[in-house]
Amino acid sequence: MIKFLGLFVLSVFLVESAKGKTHYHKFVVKSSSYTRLCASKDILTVNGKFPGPTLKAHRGDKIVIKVYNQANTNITLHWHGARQPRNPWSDGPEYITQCPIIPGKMYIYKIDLNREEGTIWWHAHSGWARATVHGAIIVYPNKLGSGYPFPKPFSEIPIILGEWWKKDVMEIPSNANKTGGEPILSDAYTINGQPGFLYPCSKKGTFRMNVLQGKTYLLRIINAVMDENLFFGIARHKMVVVGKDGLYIKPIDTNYIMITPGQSMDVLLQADQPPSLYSMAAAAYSSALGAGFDKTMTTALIDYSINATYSSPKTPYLPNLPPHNRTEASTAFTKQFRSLATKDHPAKVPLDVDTFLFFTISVNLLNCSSDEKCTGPFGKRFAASVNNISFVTPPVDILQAYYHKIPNVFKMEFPRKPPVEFNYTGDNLPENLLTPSFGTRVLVLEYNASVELILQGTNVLASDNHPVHLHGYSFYVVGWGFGNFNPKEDPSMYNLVDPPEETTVGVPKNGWVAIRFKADNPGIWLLHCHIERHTTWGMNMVFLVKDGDGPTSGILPPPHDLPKC
Ligand SMILES: *[C@@H]1O[C@H](CO)[C@@H](O)[C@H](O)[C@H]1NC(C)=O
Ligand SMILES: *[C@@H]1O[C@H](CO)[C@@H](O)[C@H](O)[C@H]1NC(C)=O
Ligand SMILES: *[C@@H]1O[C@H](CO)[C@@H](O)[C@H](O)[C@H]1NC(C)=O
Ligand SMILES: *[C@@H]1O[C@H](CO)[C@@H](O)[C@H](O)[C@H]1NC(C)=O
Ligand SMILES: *[C@@H]1O[C@H](CO)[C@@H](O)[C@H](O)[C@H]1NC(C)=O
Ligand SMILES: *[C@@H]1O[C@H](CO)[C@@H](O)[C@H](O)[C@H]1NC(C)=O
Ligand SMILES: *[C@@H]1O[C@H](CO)[C@@H](O)[C@H](O)[C@H]1NC(C)=O
Ligand SMILES: *[C@@H]1O[C@H](CO)[C@@H](O)[C@H](O)[C@H]1NC(C)=O
Ligand SMILES: [Cu+2]
Repeated sequence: MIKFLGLFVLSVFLVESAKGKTHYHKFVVKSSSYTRLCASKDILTVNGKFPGPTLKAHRGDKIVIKVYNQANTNITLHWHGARQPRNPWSDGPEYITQCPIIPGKMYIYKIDLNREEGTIWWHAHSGWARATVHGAIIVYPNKLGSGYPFPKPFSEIPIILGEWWKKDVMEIPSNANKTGGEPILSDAYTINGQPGFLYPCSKKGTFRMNVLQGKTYLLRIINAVMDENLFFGIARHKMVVVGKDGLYIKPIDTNYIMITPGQSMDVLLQADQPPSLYSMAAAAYSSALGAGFDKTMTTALIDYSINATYSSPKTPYLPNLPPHNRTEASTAFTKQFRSLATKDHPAKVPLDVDTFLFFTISVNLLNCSSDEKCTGPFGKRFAASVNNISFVTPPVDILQAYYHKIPNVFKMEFPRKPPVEFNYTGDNLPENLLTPSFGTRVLVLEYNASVELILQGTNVLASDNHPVHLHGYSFYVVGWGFGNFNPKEDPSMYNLVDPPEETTVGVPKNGWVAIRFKADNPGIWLLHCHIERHTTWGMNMVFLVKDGDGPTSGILPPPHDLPKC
């Protein structure tokens, strides 16, 4: 009886504490002047900062953010990697789960951090605003839990990889759409807002990380770049990757990482080299044949001078990053991901799948209408699709249309498999496969469905590594491969023991991945490629996950301040 009481008291205590703390923040979205690459320009920021403020919380906490739009453009914010249980109203993608916050208005976002732990991030989900409107979210282990699954680092630092255009970012998509060609390429990449010493006028501002020799640092690396996968490395230092997308993984020792737009990685860096000045650097991994990309390299410094003297090298040591098109290097790194699968961090892989889905993801071309002059390949216009449907953004958000039963905003029956079977990764595919169809369709999932989804890259116009991000969920990557998915043979090779749990997965160039998740978060959830030009061209689709029967398995009611269209 005493034992029973003790347990009872303990469990009440845990439940109380598991509720955690609520953190309140005020975000003011506004235009601010920044000078980079020898020129000043106005960019959208939060609270005047680029990158924006870092949010910090413990697992089990809540964050409430009051967002004031003092810019002259519509805005929404997304909390990337936060599952937002039962609360799609706070998820953010414009015209998917909310109407934008128009200039002069305010909206309150709420985040419930009950599962994610590590580094996630926030960014605008409205036009191309996320280029400058983004920041880190650090989720520390729950105070009552077992702490980090690795030795506590001496110190930590967000490393946010970004992309800089001399021109106004907000005008890029509409300008590109005038001719149907590629959006203009960026002029620089950035580390914590700074291009680094390899670019003109950038030496002075180069981001500098001061280290004490012998100490271990936790780098919270976020790829907030718009259009490119990146290789990242640190001169003469090894890195140990211990987390990805706000979930721990088994440690990976490596000289470089490949990180896609949308992904975040927790990396341990031991300052174990002779005191000197070293660079960390990032450059594109771009594998699509014929695609233009920014070929520059961004750098930041690791400086041992806090308590050591050294004679500076003429130029700080640079890491050797793989060549831009080295898919083998990308694969050699990413194939190592495994989840911890321990008692404290179990892998709950769905084993009895009842819902099988197969999506092709393609870059497409459209014929140019007779009155325009298109500058895409073959004088055509770019498009992109999932299962041959190029997503059309509706005028009212899908979530409100679903909740309030507003007709004619979206259609059901998003295809569960490709409408046409072909050699997805074949060379010289017939031209009639190039053109997609268009629509705003959702795929309906039963509450608690146990889903397996094959994401199949195609070679329709050109194959590429597409970083696919699913809102509202994390998923287990149980398999991957090059070529076409083989439903007879490939499932026998799945890792159902310790597959990595992720929220953004790079689908290999001309290859596939198999992901599994349990559809236990009701709502409207976007799935899309995190390469911004592909999203702009239509590489998106939407899940509608039905409410469950129980009182706590339906979506929450809409908040009172929800923006209207
Ligand atoms: C892009 O241009 C095409 C053709 O001119 C037009 O039909 C379409 O609505 C435009 N899309 C956007 C998002 O502006
Ligand atoms: C610098 O600080 C580190 C960590 O406290 C210490 O191990 C190291 O010996 C110091 N180096 C010098 C030159 O004082
Ligand atoms: C990668 O680029 C190099 C140089 O630009 C080129 O020679 C090589 O053929 C390319 N490799 C692939 C696999 O495209
Ligand atoms: C696109 O144009 C080509 C060449 O003019 C034509 O053969 C083809 O049928 C057109 N495709 C569509 C979908 O209209
Ligand atoms: C698909 O295309 C690839 C590359 O061209 C080729 O090697 C393979 O044999 C093709 N598969 C089938 C079933 O035709
Ligand atoms: C996609 O749909 C278009 C229009 O219905 C059709 O012409 C094309 O062949 C389809 N392509 C594929 C790969 O299914
Ligand atoms: C959903 O699945 C969980 C276990 O995975 C179970 O506890 C719950 O009762 C299920 N809910 C419904 C409505 O089926
Ligand atoms: C901003 O959002 C409102 C509400 O949805 C919409 O009517 C308006 O067209 C949007 N403005 C722009 C420039 O997209
Ligand atoms: Cu893509």
